[in-house]
Amino acid sequence: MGLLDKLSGWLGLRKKEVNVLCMGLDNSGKTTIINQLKPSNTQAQEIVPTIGFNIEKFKSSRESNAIIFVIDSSDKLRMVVAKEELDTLLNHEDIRNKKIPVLFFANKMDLRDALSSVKVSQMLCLENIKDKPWHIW
Ligand SMILES: Nc1nc2c(ncn2[C@@H]2O[C@H](COP(=O)(O)OP(=O)(O)O)[C@@H](O)[C@H]2O)c(=O)[nH]1
Ligand SMILES: [Mg+2]
Repeated sequence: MGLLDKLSGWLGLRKKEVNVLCMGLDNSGKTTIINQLKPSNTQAQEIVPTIGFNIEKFKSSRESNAIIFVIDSSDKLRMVVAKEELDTLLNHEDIRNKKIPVLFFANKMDLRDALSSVKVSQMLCLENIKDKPWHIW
């Protein structure tokens, strides 16, 4: 079982339809990860960086079943910005007080300067998240 299979299982993506909110700073790798979660015949061959945001398949006023928060592990300078975005997300009225599982994806681990997932976890103060199941990959 590959990493993305395990990831899908952990997030419950094997159900017929789930809503996953994928968040993270620009250039962190969100589109790349979403693309890899899709069935191979629908995967994009080329990914251009997303300016602003995009929505792949959208149904309004539906709750998210899971959140993927993507971090560029090599972007040390913006780790504090990522933490601010995360704190804003977790305090959002639709998210706070809900037991939505959050997968933190410490991406770009292949880059030489990348921080370890333990270090990313520390910088984002993930141990403070008590009301949601979470996991860092
Ligand atoms: N080295 C490396 N580059 C990655 C990885 N994931 C994504 N990228 C690159 O990072 C850039 C931004 O990725 P993209 O998925 O567009 O990020 P988004 O803006 O969060 O949607 C692209 O050039 C990707 O090819 C990774 O794991 N390692
Ligand atoms: Mg994108």
